[in-house]
Order: sequence, then C-alpha cells, then structure tokens
Amino acid sequence: MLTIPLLKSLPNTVTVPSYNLKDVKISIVHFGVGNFFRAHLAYYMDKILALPECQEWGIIGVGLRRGKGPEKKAKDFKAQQGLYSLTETAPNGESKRRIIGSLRGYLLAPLEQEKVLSYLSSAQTKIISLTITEGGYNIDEKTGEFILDDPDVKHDLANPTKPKTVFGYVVEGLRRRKEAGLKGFTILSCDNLRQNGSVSRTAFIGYAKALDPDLAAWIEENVSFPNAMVDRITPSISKSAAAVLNKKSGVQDLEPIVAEDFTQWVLEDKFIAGRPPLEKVGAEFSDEVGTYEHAKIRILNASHIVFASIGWLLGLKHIDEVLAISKVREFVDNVIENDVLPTLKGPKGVDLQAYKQLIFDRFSNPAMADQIRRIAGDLTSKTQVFWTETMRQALEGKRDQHRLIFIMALFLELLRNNNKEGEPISEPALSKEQLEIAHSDDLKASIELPIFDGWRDLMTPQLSEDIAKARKQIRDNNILEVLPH
Ligand code: CS2
Repeated sequence: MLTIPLLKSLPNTVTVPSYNLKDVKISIVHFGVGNFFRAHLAYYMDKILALPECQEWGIIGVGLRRGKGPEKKAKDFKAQQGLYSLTETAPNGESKRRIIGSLRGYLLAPLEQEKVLSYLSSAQTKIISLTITEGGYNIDEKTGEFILDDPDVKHDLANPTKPKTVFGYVVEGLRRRKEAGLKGFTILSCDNLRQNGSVSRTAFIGYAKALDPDLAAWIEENVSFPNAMVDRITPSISKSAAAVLNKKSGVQDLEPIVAEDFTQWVLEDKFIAGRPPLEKVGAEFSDEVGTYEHAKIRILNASHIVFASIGWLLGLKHIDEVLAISKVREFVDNVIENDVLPTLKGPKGVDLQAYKQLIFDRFSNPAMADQIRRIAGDLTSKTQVFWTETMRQALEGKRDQHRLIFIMALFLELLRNNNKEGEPISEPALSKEQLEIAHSDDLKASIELPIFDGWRDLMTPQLSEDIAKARKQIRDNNILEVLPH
C-alpha cells in the first residue's frame, strides 16, 4: 500500500510529489474518477501543485454510483490517502514513473451526500471538472436538448436536496452558493464531445431551468463552461496488469495506472472563478478549441472505434494488433483521407495528415496493450458523438458513401456481439429490449436503434438496404476480404 510516510522510501526511479501534501487545499471537485482523469487532469494538477504559490489546486474526486468497482476505489483511495502511481510509456517501451498527489480524497456520493454538497458549496471551490463519458450528458441527439424524462433526472427534480445525478448535485451546490451570497464556479468538461463546454451548458442549464428558472438565470451569469480538447490514451488495468506495474515500479500500489507518454489539453480561457497557470505545465489556451475538438474526435476517436470493431470481430484483444494488419490500416486510412478530411477544417498550423499519422502510430504502441474491449464499449454513445458530423456531411452532400455504409454495418455487427467467444461488450446506453434487437440476426432491425440518431433524418430505405447487404457480406466472409477500397 502507498501512503504519505512511505513516499520517502520509494525507489529513486519513481518521481514523488515535491510539494508538501499537507499544504494542499481543495479547489477542484471532480466527477468520474476513471483512469483517464487520473492520467490527465490529475496529472496536470500534480505538476501545478509543484509550482510556487499554487498549493490551492488540489482535487477531491466524486463517484456517483455504488457497486463493487467504485466501493473498492473508495476504500483504496482512503487507505492510500489519495495517492497512486502513473507509469508513462513510450512506443519503444521505455517508462517513467511518478506518484500523483493532486487527488486529495475520494467521496462515494451515495454514502457521503452532504460532504459532496459541502465541497460544491464551499467558497474555496473554483472548478467542477467532469469525465462522465460521452453518453453521460443526457442529451437527445435528435433534438440537442437535455432529457428531462430520464428516471434519475426525474428523481432529482422531485428531491433536489437529495440528488443522484451529477446535474442534481452541481445545481444543488450552486443553489446553496447563491443563497449564501457566494459566486459560481467553472464547469469544465474533460469528455470527448464536439463543443464539450456548450454541451455541458445545455445539460446543466436544461436541468436547472426545469427545477427553478431564477436559479437557472443566476447560473447563466455566474458559471462558465469552457470548451476543451483532451487527449491521452489510458488503458484499463486488470488485476494482473496492476501486479506487473507494481513489480516494475517497486511501488505497492492498490490503484496503479498506465498511459502513453503523449498528452494534450487545449482549453478556452473562460474560468469565471480563476484558474491555475496550466500553460506552465504543458496545456495550451486557444480560441480555436472547437476546431481542435472536431479534429481530435473525427480523426482519433472515430477511427479508434472502427479499428476496435474490426479487431473485435477478428477476435483480437489489443488495438496495436489491429493496426499491425496492413489491410485494416489501409482501409481506415482511406476512410480518414476520403471521407473525413475533405469536410474537416483543422486548427491553424496543424497538418491533419501528419496528425492522423501520429495518431495511428500512437495506436500502434504495443507497450500500451490498450484493450479493444475498452475502446469498443459504449459504442452507441460514441458513434453518435464521433461519427455524426462525417455521416451528415456525406449524406447531405451526396458524397461517396460506400465506405461509410460499411462502417455502419460493421458497428451493427459489433453490437450483435458475435465475437469468437460470444462475449458481450458493454453497451450501457441500450435498454434490455434494445439489446435484444441489437443481438438479433435480423439484418435491418437494429438500424432503428439510437446508434444512428445523429443522422436519422437522412436515413433512406435504400441506405438500409445497403447496410443490410454489407452486414451479410461481413457475416458470410472473412472481414479482411471484404474491406472496401
Ligand atoms: C477511445 C478514447 O474510448 C474511446 O473511444 O477512443 O478513450 C481515447 O483513448 C482517448 O480519447 C484518447 O485521448
């Protein structure tokens, strides 16, 4: 186990916090303490805390759900005083290890509701950051509106002081701030969404309006929602991978993580309650964040789920194994070159071809052993976010569609869950009834599932026919033989 007193006795190959952990104050409340957050925002804040006069920027993490996983995490972080180790691995396998000290505590909201609310309403709190997944913003892709009809949202609207959702918590925190005459804070999304700040605004204001229009108006004035592009590949960690990491680092850590050595964070400078000097620790402020986000999502995340879907159907486990198949790499390269880049504007000075190349090289890093299962999971939400714009441009602009039809067919085959072992992939956005449709052998039924809602209005009977045909081709053949040119 890793604890503050033990930091002194760690091997000297491990970088430990140079600041005094006891001096750190909490100004950031983070919802969704997953591996990506721990390798990204918490990593940047760890560097911030090491700067002079920056010890106010500690983080308290919040988990919203009970269950075996979150409860273990809560127990582990309590035992380790929030500390954990991060291994950063380069494509040549070389690794650097550091202990991250910025996470100063972890609260499991259902068990510590008032504590979470007191952090949210504390005068010291300046930023609420979020990694709540692409589907977590509860937005209807067809209308672009916050879904009030969700059972947990309904619960929170009826019981605003005893919330369950992130919207309920944050808005109750803001209500208390307003009542106490305090100012608001910044809500900073770190999820892969096009315009994640604007989507957060729609979600939180949408919830607040349904609860109390006066409070919603106050929030519009007192809360800022910067857009931000985030990027760092962070695999899941199995028990055995954790044991290997600990053996290599010489740290007995209950919650070790690994990430690639690449990291990027481009943000809008819109922090209503102040911010740490992130530009001093490698983040960039830009007024072109939307362009960065679009490029990242439409190239990196969009191609990631295509590689992962093909890999899954081939029965592979790790993404670098898929990149090693030249036919697959060629196919996805063609898709990006012909179907994505012609309708995508990159940020000033960024060569999108080189950007794509770098991304494919990052995916090929065997030292990461990044799981296909992780990337292919939650395909319904991810497809809506990562593919909508490309699909809309192709369908509206009457551009060539044959590769995109194949991709739609591929996604439905993945949802059908027919990998060699017949193992299901996690699909949290679908109900039991929808999952049955997804798993059926019918070639057309699942076309109606929400996965294609981002371009539902552009779907035609002919397109459905073509998707069904492509599905049949994938099923009846080795997928490598039917990848379109
Ligand atoms: C992946 C991302 O889950 C996914 O779909 O594409 O987690 C990806 O690894 C990160 O966005 C990289 O920044």
